[in-house]
Amino acid sequence: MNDSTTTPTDVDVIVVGAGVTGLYAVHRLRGLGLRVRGFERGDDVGGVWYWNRYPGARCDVESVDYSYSFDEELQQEWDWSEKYATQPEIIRYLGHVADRFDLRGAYSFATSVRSAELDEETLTWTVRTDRGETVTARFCVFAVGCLSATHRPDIPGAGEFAGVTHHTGAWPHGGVDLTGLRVGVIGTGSSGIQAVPLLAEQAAHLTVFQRSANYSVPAGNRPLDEETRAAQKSGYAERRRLARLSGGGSPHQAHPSGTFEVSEEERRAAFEERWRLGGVLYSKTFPDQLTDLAANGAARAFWEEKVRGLVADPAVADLLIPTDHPIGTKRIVTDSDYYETFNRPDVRLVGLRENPIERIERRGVVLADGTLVELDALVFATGFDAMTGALDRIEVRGRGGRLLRDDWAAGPRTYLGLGVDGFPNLFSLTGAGSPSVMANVVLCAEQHVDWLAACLRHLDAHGHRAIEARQDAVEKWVAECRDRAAATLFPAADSWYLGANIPGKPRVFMPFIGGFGVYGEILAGVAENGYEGFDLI
Ligand code: N01
Repeated sequence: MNDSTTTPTDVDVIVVGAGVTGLYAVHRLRGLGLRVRGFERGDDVGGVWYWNRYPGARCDVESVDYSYSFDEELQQEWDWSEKYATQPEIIRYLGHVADRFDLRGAYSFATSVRSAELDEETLTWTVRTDRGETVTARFCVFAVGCLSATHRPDIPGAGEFAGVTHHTGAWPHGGVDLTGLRVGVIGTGSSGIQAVPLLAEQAAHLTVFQRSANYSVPAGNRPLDEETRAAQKSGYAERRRLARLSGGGSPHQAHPSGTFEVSEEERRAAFEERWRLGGVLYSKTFPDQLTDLAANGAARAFWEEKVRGLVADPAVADLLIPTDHPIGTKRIVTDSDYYETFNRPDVRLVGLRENPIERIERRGVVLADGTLVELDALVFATGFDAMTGALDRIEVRGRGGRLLRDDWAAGPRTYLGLGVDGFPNLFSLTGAGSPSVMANVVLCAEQHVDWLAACLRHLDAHGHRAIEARQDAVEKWVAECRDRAAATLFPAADSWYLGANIPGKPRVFMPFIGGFGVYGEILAGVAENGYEGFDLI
Protein backbone atom coordinates (compact mmCIF):
# COMPACT_ATOMS: atom_id res chain seq x y z
CA MET A 1 0.00 0.00 0.00
CA ASN A 2 1.13 3.51 -0.70
CA ASP A 3 0.84 6.11 2.00
CA SER A 4 2.12 9.57 2.69
CA THR A 5 5.16 8.40 4.62
CA THR A 6 6.65 6.07 2.02
CA THR A 7 8.11 6.87 -1.34
CA PRO A 8 8.67 3.49 -2.96
CA THR A 9 10.90 3.34 -6.01
CA ASP A 10 9.11 0.40 -7.58
CA VAL A 11 5.35 0.68 -7.96
CA ASP A 12 2.52 -0.58 -10.12
CA VAL A 13 1.62 2.75 -11.69
CA ILE A 14 3.30 6.11 -12.13
CA VAL A 15 0.93 9.02 -12.76
CA VAL A 16 2.45 12.18 -14.17
CA GLY A 17 0.40 15.28 -13.34
CA ALA A 18 -1.81 16.37 -10.44
CA GLY A 19 -4.45 18.18 -12.44
CA VAL A 20 -8.07 17.17 -12.80
CA THR A 21 -7.13 13.95 -14.62
CA GLY A 22 -4.08 12.89 -12.63
CA LEU A 23 -5.84 13.33 -9.30
CA TYR A 24 -8.70 11.09 -10.27
CA ALA A 25 -6.29 8.54 -11.77
CA VAL A 26 -4.41 8.30 -8.48
CA HIS A 27 -7.63 7.93 -6.53
CA ARG A 28 -9.19 5.32 -8.79
CA LEU A 29 -6.09 3.20 -9.36
CA ARG A 30 -5.21 3.19 -5.66
CA GLY A 31 -8.76 2.02 -5.11
CA LEU A 32 -7.91 -1.10 -7.16
CA GLY A 33 -5.22 -1.88 -4.62
CA LEU A 34 -2.42 -0.74 -6.93
CA ARG A 35 0.70 0.97 -5.62
CA VAL A 36 0.69 4.40 -7.26
CA ARG A 37 3.20 7.24 -7.29
CA GLY A 38 2.50 10.63 -8.75
CA PHE A 39 4.81 13.39 -9.93
CA GLU A 40 3.80 17.00 -10.33
CA ARG A 41 5.79 19.99 -11.59
CA GLY A 42 3.84 22.49 -9.43
CA ASP A 43 4.12 22.81 -5.67
CA ASP A 44 0.60 21.53 -5.20
CA VAL A 45 -2.37 19.99 -6.99
CA GLY A 46 -4.42 21.79 -9.65
CA GLY A 47 -2.63 21.46 -13.00
CA VAL A 48 -3.80 24.18 -15.36
CA TRP A 49 -5.61 25.85 -12.46
CA TYR A 50 -2.43 25.90 -10.42
CA TRP A 51 -0.57 27.91 -13.06
CA ASN A 52 -3.22 30.15 -14.63
CA ARG A 53 -3.74 32.69 -11.86
CA TYR A 54 -4.02 35.75 -14.06
CA PRO A 55 -6.69 38.32 -13.18
CA GLY A 56 -10.05 37.18 -14.50
CA ALA A 57 -9.14 33.49 -14.87
CA ARG A 58 -12.39 31.62 -14.81
CA CYS A 59 -13.74 28.40 -16.27
CA ASP A 60 -15.94 28.54 -19.37
CA VAL A 61 -17.87 25.41 -18.38
CA GLU A 62 -20.52 25.93 -15.71
CA SER A 63 -19.22 25.05 -12.25
CA VAL A 64 -22.05 22.56 -11.67
CA ASP A 65 -20.78 20.57 -14.66
CA TYR A 66 -17.06 21.26 -14.20
CA SER A 67 -16.86 19.05 -11.14
CA TYR A 68 -16.28 15.38 -10.47
CA SER A 69 -19.25 13.05 -10.63
CA PHE A 70 -17.56 9.93 -9.25
CA ASP A 71 -18.56 10.48 -5.64
CA GLU A 72 -22.11 11.42 -4.74
CA GLU A 73 -21.16 12.81 -1.34
CA LEU A 74 -18.50 15.01 -2.90
CA GLN A 75 -20.90 16.47 -5.41
CA GLN A 76 -23.54 17.03 -2.77
CA GLU A 77 -21.26 18.63 -0.18
CA TRP A 78 -19.41 21.10 -2.40
CA ASP A 79 -21.05 24.51 -2.86
CA TRP A 80 -20.15 26.50 -5.95
CA SER A 81 -20.62 30.22 -5.45
CA GLU A 82 -20.98 31.31 -9.09
CA LYS A 83 -22.30 29.96 -12.37
CA TYR A 84 -18.77 30.08 -13.77
CA ALA A 85 -16.17 29.43 -11.11
CA THR A 86 -13.07 31.58 -10.78
CA GLN A 87 -9.59 30.09 -10.68
CA PRO A 88 -9.31 30.59 -6.87
CA GLU A 89 -12.54 28.69 -6.31
CA ILE A 90 -11.54 25.83 -8.63
CA ILE A 91 -8.15 25.47 -6.97
CA ARG A 92 -9.92 25.35 -3.57
CA TYR A 93 -12.19 22.64 -4.94
CA LEU A 94 -9.30 20.55 -6.24
CA GLY A 95 -7.50 21.04 -2.91
CA HIS A 96 -10.65 19.85 -1.15
CA VAL A 97 -10.78 16.76 -3.39
CA ALA A 98 -7.10 16.07 -2.68
CA ASP A 99 -7.72 16.34 1.10
CA ARG A 100 -10.92 14.35 1.09
CA PHE A 101 -9.35 11.39 -0.74
CA ASP A 102 -5.88 11.84 0.74
CA LEU A 103 -4.26 12.22 -2.67
CA ARG A 104 -1.34 14.51 -1.88
CA GLY A 105 0.55 11.72 -0.13
CA ALA A 106 0.89 9.83 -3.40
CA TYR A 107 2.67 12.75 -5.06
CA SER A 108 6.13 14.23 -5.20
CA PHE A 109 5.50 17.92 -5.89
CA ALA A 110 7.85 20.46 -7.45
CA THR A 111 9.20 17.51 -9.41
CA SER A 112 9.32 17.32 -13.19
CA VAL A 113 9.55 14.04 -14.99
CA ARG A 114 12.52 14.23 -17.35
CA SER A 115 12.30 10.82 -19.00
CA ALA A 116 10.37 7.60 -19.16
CA GLU A 117 12.08 4.59 -20.67
CA LEU A 118 10.70 1.17 -21.54
CA ASP A 119 12.53 -1.98 -20.52
CA GLU A 120 11.64 -4.19 -23.44
CA GLU A 121 12.25 -7.43 -21.60
CA THR A 122 10.12 -6.80 -18.56
CA LEU A 123 7.78 -4.32 -20.30
CA THR A 124 8.13 -1.98 -17.35
CA TRP A 125 8.90 1.72 -17.28
CA THR A 126 11.71 3.64 -15.62
CA VAL A 127 10.96 7.25 -14.88
CA ARG A 128 13.62 9.79 -13.99
CA THR A 129 12.92 13.17 -12.44
CA ASP A 130 14.72 16.49 -12.28
CA ARG A 131 15.38 15.78 -8.58
CA GLY A 132 17.50 12.79 -9.49
CA GLU A 133 14.94 10.19 -8.48
CA THR A 134 14.48 6.98 -10.48
CA VAL A 135 11.27 5.01 -10.12
CA THR A 136 10.13 1.90 -11.98
CA ALA A 137 6.56 0.86 -12.64
CA ARG A 138 4.56 -1.56 -14.72
CA PHE A 139 2.33 1.19 -16.07
CA CYS A 140 3.16 4.77 -16.91
CA VAL A 141 0.21 7.15 -17.11
CA PHE A 142 0.63 10.65 -18.50
CA ALA A 143 -1.97 13.17 -17.36
CA VAL A 144 0.11 16.17 -18.31
CA GLY A 145 -2.62 18.43 -19.68
CA CYS A 146 -3.31 19.82 -23.13
CA LEU A 147 -2.71 23.43 -22.17
CA SER A 148 0.25 23.21 -19.85
CA ALA A 149 3.29 24.00 -22.01
CA THR A 150 3.23 27.78 -22.29
CA HIS A 151 4.13 29.45 -25.57
CA ARG A 152 5.95 32.77 -25.57
CA PRO A 153 6.66 33.98 -29.11
CA ASP A 154 10.17 34.83 -30.06
CA ILE A 155 9.86 38.60 -30.57
CA PRO A 156 13.18 40.36 -31.28
CA GLY A 157 14.42 42.40 -28.33
CA ALA A 158 12.05 40.85 -25.77
CA GLY A 159 14.94 40.38 -23.34
CA GLU A 160 15.72 44.09 -23.38
CA PHE A 161 12.40 45.27 -21.96
CA ALA A 162 13.01 47.17 -18.71
CA GLY A 163 9.55 46.62 -17.27
CA VAL A 164 7.98 43.46 -15.86
CA THR A 165 6.73 40.65 -18.11
CA HIS A 166 4.46 37.77 -17.22
CA HIS A 167 2.76 34.96 -19.12
CA THR A 168 -0.88 34.36 -18.19
CA GLY A 169 -0.17 30.62 -18.04
CA ALA A 170 2.57 31.03 -15.41
CA TRP A 171 1.20 33.90 -13.36
CA PRO A 172 2.98 34.62 -10.05
CA HIS A 173 1.17 33.12 -7.07
CA GLY A 174 1.26 36.27 -5.02
CA GLY A 175 -0.42 38.21 -7.85
CA VAL A 176 1.05 41.19 -9.64
CA ASP A 177 0.31 44.77 -8.70
CA LEU A 178 -0.17 46.71 -11.92
CA THR A 179 -1.78 49.70 -10.25
CA GLY A 180 -0.90 52.92 -12.00
CA LEU A 181 1.27 51.22 -14.64
CA ARG A 182 1.17 51.43 -18.41
CA VAL A 183 0.38 47.84 -19.32
CA GLY A 184 0.44 46.04 -22.65
CA VAL A 185 -1.13 42.66 -23.34
CA ILE A 186 -0.23 40.54 -26.35
CA GLY A 187 -2.85 37.98 -27.30
CA THR A 188 -6.62 37.91 -27.48
CA GLY A 189 -7.49 34.26 -26.92
CA SER A 190 -9.46 33.11 -23.88
CA SER A 191 -6.70 34.15 -21.49
CA GLY A 192 -6.21 37.64 -22.93
CA ILE A 193 -9.93 38.30 -23.30
CA GLN A 194 -10.59 37.25 -19.70
CA ALA A 195 -7.69 39.30 -18.37
CA VAL A 196 -8.24 42.53 -20.32
CA PRO A 197 -11.17 43.96 -18.31
CA LEU A 198 -9.37 43.41 -15.00
CA LEU A 199 -6.02 44.62 -16.29
CA ALA A 200 -7.78 47.76 -17.52
CA GLU A 201 -9.21 48.38 -14.06
CA GLN A 202 -5.77 48.18 -12.46
CA ALA A 203 -3.58 49.85 -15.03
CA ALA A 204 -3.15 53.55 -15.65
CA HIS A 205 -3.38 52.70 -19.34
CA LEU A 206 -3.82 49.42 -21.19
CA THR A 207 -2.75 48.63 -24.75
CA VAL A 208 -4.19 45.45 -26.25
CA PHE A 209 -2.07 44.03 -29.06
CA GLN A 210 -4.40 41.91 -31.17
CA ARG A 211 -3.11 39.77 -34.04
CA SER A 212 -6.34 37.87 -34.76
CA ALA A 213 -9.71 39.06 -33.57
CA ASN A 214 -11.64 36.38 -31.73
CA TYR A 215 -15.28 35.54 -31.14
CA SER A 216 -16.37 36.01 -27.55
CA VAL A 217 -19.78 35.82 -25.93
CA PRO A 218 -20.50 37.36 -22.52
CA ALA A 219 -20.65 34.72 -19.80
CA GLY A 220 -23.90 35.84 -18.24
CA ASN A 221 -22.16 34.91 -15.00
CA ARG A 222 -24.06 35.27 -11.74
CA PRO A 223 -23.82 34.21 -8.12
CA LEU A 224 -25.62 30.97 -7.31
CA ASP A 225 -28.13 31.23 -4.47
CA GLU A 226 -29.12 28.42 -2.12
CA GLU A 227 -32.23 27.62 -4.09
CA THR A 228 -30.37 27.26 -7.39
CA ARG A 229 -27.68 25.14 -5.78
CA ALA A 230 -30.26 22.87 -4.18
CA ALA A 231 -32.01 22.43 -7.54
CA GLN A 232 -28.71 21.66 -9.23
CA LYS A 233 -27.76 19.11 -6.62
CA SER A 234 -31.09 17.35 -6.69
CA GLY A 235 -30.92 17.28 -10.49
CA TYR A 236 -27.42 15.91 -10.71
CA ALA A 237 -28.35 12.37 -11.77
CA GLU A 238 -30.23 13.56 -14.86
CA ARG A 239 -27.74 16.34 -15.56
CA ARG A 240 -24.84 13.89 -15.63
CA ARG A 241 -26.78 11.37 -17.71
CA LEU A 242 -27.45 13.98 -20.39
CA ALA A 243 -23.87 15.22 -20.21
CA ARG A 244 -22.49 11.73 -20.80
CA LEU A 245 -24.57 11.36 -23.95
CA SER A 246 -23.76 14.84 -25.24
CA GLY A 247 -21.19 16.16 -27.66
CA GLY A 248 -19.51 18.50 -25.19
CA GLY A 249 -19.93 16.89 -21.79
CA SER A 250 -22.62 19.25 -20.54
CA PRO A 251 -26.39 18.75 -20.50
CA HIS A 252 -27.15 21.53 -22.99
CA GLN A 253 -28.62 20.36 -26.27
CA ALA A 254 -28.58 22.15 -29.62
CA HIS A 255 -31.86 23.26 -31.20
CA PRO A 256 -33.64 20.20 -32.62
CA SER A 257 -33.78 21.67 -36.15
CA GLY A 258 -31.20 22.89 -38.60
CA THR A 259 -30.54 26.63 -38.90
CA PHE A 260 -32.64 27.11 -42.02
CA GLU A 261 -35.37 24.65 -41.13
CA VAL A 262 -36.93 27.25 -38.86
CA SER A 263 -38.41 30.68 -39.55
CA GLU A 264 -36.23 33.74 -39.26
CA GLU A 265 -38.09 34.69 -36.12
CA GLU A 266 -37.44 31.33 -34.48
CA ARG A 267 -33.82 31.43 -35.58
CA ARG A 268 -33.26 34.81 -34.00
CA ALA A 269 -35.03 33.69 -30.83
CA ALA A 270 -32.73 30.66 -30.61
CA PHE A 271 -29.60 32.80 -31.05
CA GLU A 272 -30.94 35.29 -28.51
CA GLU A 273 -31.54 32.52 -26.00
CA ARG A 274 -28.02 31.15 -26.45
CA TRP A 275 -26.52 34.62 -26.28
CA ARG A 276 -28.28 35.10 -22.96
CA LEU A 277 -27.27 31.64 -21.72
CA GLY A 278 -23.78 32.91 -22.39
CA GLY A 279 -20.34 31.85 -23.50
CA VAL A 280 -18.98 29.00 -25.54
CA LEU A 281 -22.35 27.23 -25.89
CA TYR A 282 -23.28 29.81 -28.51
CA SER A 283 -21.25 27.72 -30.99
CA LYS A 284 -23.80 24.95 -30.68
CA THR A 285 -27.06 26.88 -31.01
CA PHE A 286 -28.01 24.86 -34.10
CA PRO A 287 -26.61 21.41 -34.86
CA ASP A 288 -25.34 22.37 -38.34
CA GLN A 289 -23.52 25.50 -37.27
CA LEU A 290 -20.06 23.98 -37.34
CA THR A 291 -20.52 21.94 -40.49
CA ASP A 292 -22.38 24.29 -42.83
CA LEU A 293 -20.89 27.62 -43.79
CA ALA A 294 -24.24 29.30 -44.46
CA ALA A 295 -25.59 28.15 -41.08
CA ASN A 296 -22.41 29.40 -39.49
CA GLY A 297 -22.85 32.70 -41.28
CA ALA A 298 -26.27 33.17 -39.69
CA ALA A 299 -24.82 32.60 -36.20
CA ARG A 300 -21.97 34.91 -37.00
CA ALA A 301 -24.23 37.71 -38.28
CA PHE A 302 -26.32 37.64 -35.10
CA TRP A 303 -23.14 37.67 -33.01
CA GLU A 304 -21.76 40.62 -34.97
CA GLU A 305 -24.93 42.61 -34.45
CA LYS A 306 -24.71 42.03 -30.70
CA VAL A 307 -21.04 42.98 -30.48
CA ARG A 308 -21.50 46.13 -32.53
CA GLY A 309 -24.12 47.08 -29.95
CA LEU A 310 -21.51 46.83 -27.19
CA VAL A 311 -18.64 48.77 -28.74
CA ALA A 312 -19.05 52.53 -28.98
CA ASP A 313 -16.50 53.28 -31.72
CA PRO A 314 -17.41 51.54 -35.04
CA ALA A 315 -13.76 51.54 -36.13
CA VAL A 316 -12.79 49.67 -32.96
CA ALA A 317 -15.71 47.29 -33.50
CA ASP A 318 -14.44 46.64 -37.06
CA LEU A 319 -11.10 45.58 -35.61
CA LEU A 320 -12.69 43.37 -32.94
CA ILE A 321 -14.84 41.42 -35.39
CA PRO A 322 -13.08 38.44 -36.94
CA THR A 323 -13.26 38.00 -40.69
CA ASP A 324 -10.72 35.20 -41.02
CA HIS A 325 -12.53 32.17 -39.59
CA PRO A 326 -16.05 30.86 -39.05
CA ILE A 327 -17.54 31.40 -35.61
CA GLY A 328 -16.80 28.56 -33.19
CA THR A 329 -13.89 27.06 -35.15
CA LYS A 330 -11.63 28.45 -32.46
CA ARG A 331 -13.09 27.99 -28.99
CA ILE A 332 -15.55 30.83 -28.43
CA VAL A 333 -14.34 32.83 -25.50
CA THR A 334 -16.58 33.31 -22.46
CA ASP A 335 -15.99 36.86 -21.23
CA SER A 336 -17.10 39.37 -18.67
CA ASP A 337 -17.21 42.94 -20.04
CA TYR A 338 -14.55 42.40 -22.68
CA TYR A 339 -16.11 44.47 -25.46
CA GLU A 340 -17.26 47.23 -23.11
CA THR A 341 -13.67 47.62 -21.92
CA PHE A 342 -12.78 49.15 -25.28
CA ASN A 343 -15.16 52.02 -24.53
CA ARG A 344 -12.81 53.20 -21.78
CA PRO A 345 -10.63 56.18 -22.64
CA ASP A 346 -7.61 54.50 -21.06
CA VAL A 347 -7.72 51.37 -23.25
CA ARG A 348 -6.32 51.20 -26.77
CA LEU A 349 -6.63 48.39 -29.29
CA VAL A 350 -3.74 47.89 -31.71
CA GLY A 351 -4.44 45.68 -34.73
CA LEU A 352 -1.23 43.81 -35.45
CA ARG A 353 -2.36 42.62 -38.86
CA GLU A 354 -2.28 46.22 -40.05
CA ASN A 355 0.66 47.26 -37.90
CA PRO A 356 2.72 44.29 -36.65
CA ILE A 357 5.09 44.31 -33.70
CA GLU A 358 8.55 44.88 -35.12
CA ARG A 359 10.51 44.48 -31.89
CA ILE A 360 10.49 45.02 -28.18
CA GLU A 361 12.96 47.45 -26.70
CA ARG A 362 13.82 48.76 -23.26
CA ARG A 363 10.91 51.22 -23.13
CA GLY A 364 8.19 49.15 -24.77
CA VAL A 365 6.88 47.76 -28.02
CA VAL A 366 7.90 49.15 -31.41
CA LEU A 367 5.37 48.73 -34.22
CA ALA A 368 6.07 48.40 -37.94
CA ASP A 369 5.03 52.01 -38.56
CA GLY A 370 7.78 53.13 -36.15
CA THR A 371 5.48 53.97 -33.21
CA LEU A 372 6.90 53.18 -29.79
CA VAL A 373 4.24 52.10 -27.31
CA GLU A 374 5.85 52.90 -23.95
CA LEU A 375 5.06 50.35 -21.27
CA ASP A 376 5.88 49.48 -17.66
CA ALA A 377 4.52 45.94 -17.86
CA LEU A 378 3.91 43.46 -20.67
CA VAL A 379 1.57 40.51 -20.35
CA PHE A 380 1.97 37.59 -22.73
CA ALA A 381 -1.42 35.96 -23.22
CA THR A 382 0.07 34.01 -26.09
CA GLY A 383 -1.21 30.55 -25.29
CA PHE A 384 0.27 27.09 -25.29
CA ASP A 385 2.05 24.48 -27.34
CA ALA A 386 -1.23 22.66 -27.01
CA MET A 387 -1.96 18.95 -26.75
CA THR A 388 1.55 17.67 -27.51
CA GLY A 389 3.82 20.30 -25.94
CA ALA A 390 3.97 18.87 -22.42
CA LEU A 391 4.68 15.31 -23.58
CA ASP A 392 7.20 16.52 -26.15
CA ARG A 393 9.24 18.06 -23.35
CA ILE A 394 9.73 14.62 -21.74
CA GLU A 395 12.12 11.99 -23.19
CA VAL A 396 9.70 9.12 -23.63
CA ARG A 397 11.46 6.09 -25.13
CA GLY A 398 9.61 2.97 -26.20
CA ARG A 399 10.56 -0.14 -28.16
CA GLY A 400 13.96 0.01 -29.82
CA GLY A 401 14.69 3.26 -27.96
CA ARG A 402 12.18 5.09 -30.16
CA LEU A 403 11.48 8.60 -28.95
CA LEU A 404 7.78 9.47 -28.71
CA ARG A 405 8.34 13.01 -29.93
CA ASP A 406 10.05 11.64 -33.07
CA ASP A 407 7.14 9.28 -33.67
CA TRP A 408 4.85 12.28 -33.37
CA ALA A 409 6.93 14.62 -35.53
CA ALA A 410 4.22 14.70 -38.20
CA GLY A 411 1.43 14.95 -35.64
CA PRO A 412 0.30 12.91 -32.63
CA ARG A 413 -0.29 9.20 -33.32
CA THR A 414 -2.52 7.42 -30.85
CA TYR A 415 -5.15 4.74 -30.72
CA LEU A 416 -8.24 6.27 -29.06
CA GLY A 417 -6.01 8.99 -27.65
CA LEU A 418 -4.98 6.43 -25.03
CA GLY A 419 -2.27 4.15 -26.39
CA VAL A 420 0.63 4.32 -28.81
CA ASP A 421 2.16 1.44 -30.77
CA GLY A 422 5.69 0.73 -29.59
CA PHE A 423 4.88 2.08 -26.13
CA PRO A 424 3.26 -0.81 -24.23
CA ASN A 425 1.75 -0.11 -20.82
CA LEU A 426 1.93 3.61 -21.45
CA PHE A 427 -1.26 5.64 -21.43
CA SER A 428 -1.88 9.24 -22.33
CA LEU A 429 -5.02 10.57 -20.66
CA THR A 430 -7.26 13.39 -21.92
CA GLY A 431 -4.74 14.39 -24.57
CA ALA A 432 -4.41 14.29 -28.34
CA GLY A 433 -6.76 11.89 -30.12
CA SER A 434 -9.45 12.26 -27.46
CA PRO A 435 -12.30 14.78 -27.11
CA SER A 436 -10.84 16.40 -23.97
CA VAL A 437 -10.40 19.97 -25.18
CA MET A 438 -13.63 19.88 -27.17
CA ALA A 439 -15.63 18.85 -24.10
CA ASN A 440 -15.88 19.16 -20.34
CA VAL A 441 -12.48 17.88 -19.29
CA VAL A 442 -13.61 16.75 -15.84
CA LEU A 443 -16.01 14.21 -17.28
CA CYS A 444 -13.42 13.34 -19.95
CA ALA A 445 -10.98 12.57 -17.14
CA GLU A 446 -13.47 10.28 -15.44
CA GLN A 447 -14.26 8.56 -18.73
CA HIS A 448 -10.58 7.85 -19.47
CA VAL A 449 -9.61 6.84 -15.96
CA ASP A 450 -12.61 4.53 -15.52
CA TRP A 451 -11.78 2.88 -18.84
CA LEU A 452 -8.15 2.52 -17.77
CA ALA A 453 -9.10 1.03 -14.40
CA ALA A 454 -11.30 -1.57 -16.09
CA CYS A 455 -8.54 -2.30 -18.59
CA LEU A 456 -5.92 -2.90 -15.89
CA ARG A 457 -8.32 -5.19 -14.04
CA HIS A 458 -8.94 -7.09 -17.28
CA LEU A 459 -5.21 -7.57 -17.86
CA ASP A 460 -4.73 -9.06 -14.41
CA ALA A 461 -7.85 -11.17 -14.56
CA HIS A 462 -6.64 -12.71 -17.83
CA GLY A 463 -3.00 -13.12 -16.89
CA HIS A 464 -1.57 -10.47 -19.24
CA ARG A 465 1.44 -8.42 -18.27
CA ALA A 466 1.01 -5.70 -20.83
CA ILE A 467 -1.21 -3.97 -23.38
CA GLU A 468 -0.02 -2.22 -26.52
CA ALA A 469 -1.90 -0.38 -29.25
CA ARG A 470 -1.52 -2.01 -32.66
CA GLN A 471 0.03 0.00 -35.45
CA ASP A 472 -2.94 -0.52 -37.80
CA ALA A 473 -5.32 0.63 -35.05
CA VAL A 474 -3.26 3.77 -34.50
CA GLU A 475 -3.22 4.53 -38.21
CA LYS A 476 -6.98 4.04 -38.48
CA TRP A 477 -7.61 6.26 -35.44
CA VAL A 478 -5.37 9.05 -36.74
CA ALA A 479 -7.26 8.91 -40.05
CA GLU A 480 -10.60 8.88 -38.23
CA CYS A 481 -9.70 11.98 -36.21
CA ARG A 482 -8.52 13.72 -39.39
CA ASP A 483 -11.58 12.71 -41.46
CA ARG A 484 -14.08 13.69 -38.79
CA ALA A 485 -12.46 17.12 -38.52
CA ALA A 486 -12.39 17.47 -42.31
CA ALA A 487 -16.17 17.04 -42.37
CA THR A 488 -16.52 20.18 -40.23
CA LEU A 489 -15.55 23.83 -40.58
CA PHE A 490 -12.82 23.51 -37.92
CA PRO A 491 -9.87 23.17 -40.32
CA ALA A 492 -10.73 26.64 -41.68
CA ALA A 493 -9.28 28.34 -38.59
CA ASP A 494 -5.62 28.73 -37.68
CA SER A 495 -6.25 27.34 -34.22
CA TRP A 496 -4.17 25.58 -31.62
CA TYR A 497 -6.35 22.50 -32.28
CA LEU A 498 -4.32 22.31 -35.51
CA GLY A 499 -1.04 23.42 -33.98
CA ALA A 500 -1.25 26.54 -36.16
CA ASN A 501 -0.19 28.84 -33.30
CA ILE A 502 3.27 27.29 -33.03
CA PRO A 503 5.73 28.11 -35.80
CA GLY A 504 6.81 24.92 -37.58
CA LYS A 505 4.28 22.63 -35.90
CA PRO A 506 2.60 20.26 -38.41
CA ARG A 507 -0.94 21.25 -39.27
CA VAL A 508 -2.90 18.29 -37.95
CA PHE A 509 -6.26 18.42 -36.19
CA MET A 510 -5.31 16.84 -32.86
CA PRO A 511 -8.50 16.26 -30.84
CA PHE A 512 -11.24 13.72 -31.59
CA ILE A 513 -14.14 15.85 -32.74
CA GLY A 514 -16.91 13.25 -32.92
CA GLY A 515 -18.35 14.18 -29.53
CA PHE A 516 -17.94 13.08 -25.94
CA GLY A 517 -20.92 10.68 -25.96
CA VAL A 518 -19.96 9.06 -29.26
CA TYR A 519 -16.38 8.66 -28.05
CA GLY A 520 -17.63 7.01 -24.84
CA GLU A 521 -19.54 4.46 -26.94
CA ILE A 522 -16.41 3.74 -28.98
CA LEU A 523 -14.36 3.20 -25.81
CA ALA A 524 -17.00 0.91 -24.34
CA GLY A 525 -17.19 -1.10 -27.59
CA VAL A 526 -13.43 -1.57 -27.68
CA ALA A 527 -13.44 -2.91 -24.11
CA GLU A 528 -16.44 -5.17 -24.75
CA ASN A 529 -14.66 -6.66 -27.75
CA GLY A 530 -11.68 -7.73 -25.66
CA TYR A 531 -9.73 -4.49 -26.20
CA GLU A 532 -9.76 -4.78 -29.96
CA GLY A 533 -7.03 -2.79 -31.63
CA PHE A 534 -4.67 -3.56 -28.74
CA ASP A 535 -2.33 -6.50 -28.35
CA LEU A 536 -2.67 -8.08 -24.92
CA ILE A 537 0.72 -9.53 -24.06
O1 N01 B 1 -4.26 30.97 -25.97
P1 N01 B 1 -4.70 31.15 -27.50
P2 N01 B 1 -5.12 31.22 -24.64
N1 N01 B 1 2.22 38.01 -31.86
O2 N01 B 1 -3.71 30.33 -28.27
C1 N01 B 1 -1.74 35.56 -29.84
C2 N01 B 1 -8.31 27.47 -22.82
N2 N01 B 1 -8.61 28.53 -21.87
O3 N01 B 1 -4.22 31.01 -23.50
O4 N01 B 1 -4.79 34.08 -32.88
C3 N01 B 1 1.00 38.44 -31.53
O5 N01 B 1 -6.12 30.87 -27.70
C4 N01 B 1 -2.68 34.75 -30.68
O6 N01 B 1 -2.91 35.38 -31.91
P3 N01 B 1 -3.37 34.48 -33.20
C5 N01 B 1 -9.24 27.60 -24.00
O7 N01 B 1 -9.54 26.33 -24.49
C6 N01 B 1 -9.81 28.49 -21.30
O8 N01 B 1 -5.85 32.50 -24.71
O9 N01 B 1 -2.44 33.28 -33.22
N3 N01 B 1 0.05 37.69 -31.00
C7 N01 B 1 -3.89 34.70 -29.77
O10 N01 B 1 -4.63 35.86 -29.83
C8 N01 B 1 -8.40 28.39 -24.96
O11 N01 B 1 -8.78 28.25 -26.30
C9 N01 B 1 -10.17 29.47 -20.44
O12 N01 B 1 -3.20 35.37 -34.33
C10 N01 B 1 0.35 36.41 -30.77
C11 N01 B 1 -3.24 34.59 -28.38
O13 N01 B 1 -1.92 35.06 -28.51
C12 N01 B 1 -7.02 27.86 -24.66
O14 N01 B 1 -7.00 27.65 -23.27
C13 N01 B 1 -9.31 30.50 -20.16
C14 N01 B 1 1.61 35.87 -31.08
C15 N01 B 1 -3.18 33.18 -27.88
O15 N01 B 1 -4.47 32.67 -27.76
C16 N01 B 1 -5.88 28.76 -25.03
O16 N01 B 1 -6.20 30.09 -24.68
C17 N01 B 1 -8.07 30.53 -20.75
C18 N01 B 1 2.56 36.74 -31.65
N4 N01 B 1 3.78 36.31 -32.02
C19 N01 B 1 -7.73 29.53 -21.61
N5 N01 B 1 1.62 34.57 -30.73
C20 N01 B 1 -11.51 29.40 -19.87
O17 N01 B 1 -11.93 28.41 -19.32
C21 N01 B 1 0.40 34.30 -30.24
N6 N01 B 1 -0.36 35.42 -30.26
C22 N01 B 1 -12.37 30.54 -20.10
